[in-house]
Amino acid sequence: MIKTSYIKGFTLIELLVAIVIAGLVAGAMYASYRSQQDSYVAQQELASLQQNLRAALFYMEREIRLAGYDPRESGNFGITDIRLRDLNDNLDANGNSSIEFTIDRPPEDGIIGPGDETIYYSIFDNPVATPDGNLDLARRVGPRVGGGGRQLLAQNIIALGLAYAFDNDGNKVPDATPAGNIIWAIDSNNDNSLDLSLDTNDDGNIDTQDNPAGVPLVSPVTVDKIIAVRIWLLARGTTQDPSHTDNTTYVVGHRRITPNNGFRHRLFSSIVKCRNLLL
Ligand SMILES: [Ca+2]
Ligand SMILES: [Ca+2]
Ligand SMILES: [Ca+2]
Ligand SMILES: [Ca+2]
Repeated sequence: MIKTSYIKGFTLIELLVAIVIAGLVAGAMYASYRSQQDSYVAQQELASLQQNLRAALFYMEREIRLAGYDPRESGNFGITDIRLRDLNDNLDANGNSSIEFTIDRPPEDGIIGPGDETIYYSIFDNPVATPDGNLDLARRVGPRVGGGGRQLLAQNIIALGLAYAFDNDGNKVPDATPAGNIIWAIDSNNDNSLDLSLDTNDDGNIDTQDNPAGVPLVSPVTVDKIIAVRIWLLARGTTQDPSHTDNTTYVVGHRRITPNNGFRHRLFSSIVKCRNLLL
């Protein structure tokens, strides 16, 4: 008896079909893995972006709150410079906001010391010697000339906006519009006095509904009348994602910024009451 043994196998067609199906399944699984991975990476990026921004803003708030601290009532301390600057720290009416102020730290002698009693914030591109195109938040202690120079406070902060509330009529509360909204103003012509109000539609918010040209104040207000500071910080993520589109126009004080460049951005804003300036 001849034994015929068959090896039960696949035909070539079956094999090819199986390979194609396996390939499709693997492809779908990979695509789903990739998209989960991408969204995970994006979330991580966003989390670190927000953390960076929050830390920078917290630092600024805490220090600006002390502006004008003058326990001896010497009259020597306050906000001293609010002009707009370019990245190289030169005056530039199209630049970012900057702020310089003084604090009488212990031993509280009523005299502005050469060290950390003068504080300054602005935007620059660190490292200054070899700029990398990613803008950063700078802080300086000491006077402009002979001080410590600008140091890196936070990376990838691409814009700083500041606006100021003031008490020009001396009634101890911020000057407001007839509608009761606080007037937030900037120094638009770099003479170091406030001249332009930002909430042009007088609804209490500063946003894209307002005319970026602002509304001139009735008369300029000197920096010693400032009692509160509104801060905007716009931060950028570290990785460019070509598939990420963001057409948002960010309102950073007097500026409108529409990056739409594949980077993720976050804008934080807060208001600091300088309790030492309300004497
Ligand atoms: Ca001092
Ligand atoms: Ca940089
Ligand atoms: Ca001015
Ligand atoms: Ca408004």
